[in-house]
Amino acid sequence: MAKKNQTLGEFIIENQDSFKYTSGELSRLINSIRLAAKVVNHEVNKAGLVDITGAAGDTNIQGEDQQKLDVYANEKFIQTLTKRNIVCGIASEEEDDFVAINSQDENNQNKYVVLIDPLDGSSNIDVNVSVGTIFSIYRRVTPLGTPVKLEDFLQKGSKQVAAGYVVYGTSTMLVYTTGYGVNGFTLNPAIGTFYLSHPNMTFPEDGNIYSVNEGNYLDFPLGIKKYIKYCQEEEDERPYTSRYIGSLVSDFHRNMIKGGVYMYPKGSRNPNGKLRLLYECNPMAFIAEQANGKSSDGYTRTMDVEPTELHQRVPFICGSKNMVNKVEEFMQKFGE
Ligand code: AHM
Ligand code: MG
Repeated sequence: MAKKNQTLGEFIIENQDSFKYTSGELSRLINSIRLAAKVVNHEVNKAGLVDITGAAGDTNIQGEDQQKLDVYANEKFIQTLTKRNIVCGIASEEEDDFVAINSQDENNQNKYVVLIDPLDGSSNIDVNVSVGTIFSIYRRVTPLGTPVKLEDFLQKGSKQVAAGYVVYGTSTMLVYTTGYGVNGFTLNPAIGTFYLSHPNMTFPEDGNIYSVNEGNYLDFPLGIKKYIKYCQEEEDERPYTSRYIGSLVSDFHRNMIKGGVYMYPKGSRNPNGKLRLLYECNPMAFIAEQANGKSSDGYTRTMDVEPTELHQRVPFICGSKNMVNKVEEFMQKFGE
C-alpha cells in the first residue's frame, strides 16, 4: 500500500512481493535507476554553471554542452546498470546498437533488458527548462546465459514489466510503474532521498490542455488539423488551452496531473512522427494506461505496435482517455 512520505527505497522493498516476478532483481534494477537518476540530476542542475566554473572544453556552451550532458547521462545509466549485474542488455537513444552485458557468459543469469532515453528534450538545457530520462524494462525472450539478441529488445510495449521517467524540473521526480498503478517520488536534494509524494497517480478522464508543436500545423494529417480546430472552438468546455514545453516528460507529467493530450503526429518532415517507439512512446504509454489514460498512434494502441527496429519512430497521441478517444475519432473521420 502506497504511503505518502515513504522513501523510494522503503517503497521498493515493501512492494517487492507484488511484482510479477519476485526474485528481487527488478527491485535492484529500479534501485540502480534511482541511483543513476540522482547522479544525473546533480549534473543537470549544474548545467548553467559550466560557463562560470569552466568545466571540460566549454568554449561554446550552446550546442556543445548540451551534447555533453546527453553523453554523460548515457554513460551514467549504462555504467550503473552494468555494475549491478542485473541486466543482460541495454538499448539507448544515444547508441546505434544495443549494448550486451556479459550475456554470452553461460553463468550469467541476468534476465532483464533496459531501453532508455537518458536525457530527453536536451535542447531545453541551455534555456533552463525541464528535461527527463525515460526507461522501459522487459524480460529477455532468448535463453539465459546466451548472447542477448535484437529480438530481446524488439518486444511489444504490452510485454513491459516496468517503465518510468525522471523529470528534472523545479523539483526532480521519479515516476514509475511495475504494472500496479503509477507512483511519483520527489527528490529532497538536501539529503538525496526520493519520497513518495504522488501515490496512485491518475489522468483525469477528460482535460482541457492540448500539447502539440503547432509550428508543424500545415504538415499534419487532416484528422489532427481538424482536432486542433475543435480544441479552439468556443463550445461546451472549449476552447481548450495549449501548453507545449517541447520536453516529452514534462508535457506528459503536466497532462497527467491536470488532464490533457500530447500529440506528435506524422508529417512530411517526420513521415512516422518524431518520437521513438521503444524508449519514448512505449514506456509513456505503459504509464499512461496504468494511470487510467490512453495512448495510440491515432488508430492503433501504442503498446500493440509490433517493433521492427531499435530506433523506430511512431506517431504518438497520449493522455486523458476521452481526449485520446476524440483524436482517434477525428483520425477515423478525416484521416490523412
Ligand atoms: P530528443 O529525443 O531529440 O530530445 O527529442 C524528443 C523531444 C521530446 O521530448 C519533445 O516532446 C519533442 O522532441 C519536441 O520536438 P519538437 O521540437 O519537434 O516539437
Ligand atoms: Mg529523446
